[in-house]
Amino acid sequence: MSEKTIFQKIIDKEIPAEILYEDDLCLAFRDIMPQAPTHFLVIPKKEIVSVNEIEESDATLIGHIFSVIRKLTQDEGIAESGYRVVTNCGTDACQTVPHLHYHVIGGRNMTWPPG
Ligand code: DGP
Repeated sequence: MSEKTIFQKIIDKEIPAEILYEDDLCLAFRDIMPQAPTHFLVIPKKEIVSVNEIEESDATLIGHIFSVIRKLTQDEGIAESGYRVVTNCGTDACQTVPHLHYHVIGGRNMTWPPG
């Protein structure tokens, strides 16, 4: 059996995190290395490595995650000012944790393109 990822350990409450939201399908918590005044992650509880491993049958789950993102951006007060939803997939994109996660970043002006 492969070793648990850090995010699986957060799901299993083996390591602490500042959890913003949780239900049967997903978990949201603040990023430990925030890149902006607001920076949280939303992850499926299902073990999905990255966008590359999303299946057609995950459509409801992924849609639900975006509904949670919308709710949390309202709770965090960044819905109107704007925010970025980012998912890094693979080496070139600097994905460091092999468990699908959506970064939600806001609370400051950003530049484009990203580095
Ligand atoms: P990525 O590069 O897209 O794989 O981003 C992984 C993010 O996960 C990165 O912004 C830092 C965050 N992170 C890594 N370990 C932990 C942790 O133990 N707790 C929390 N809250 N965030 C973590």
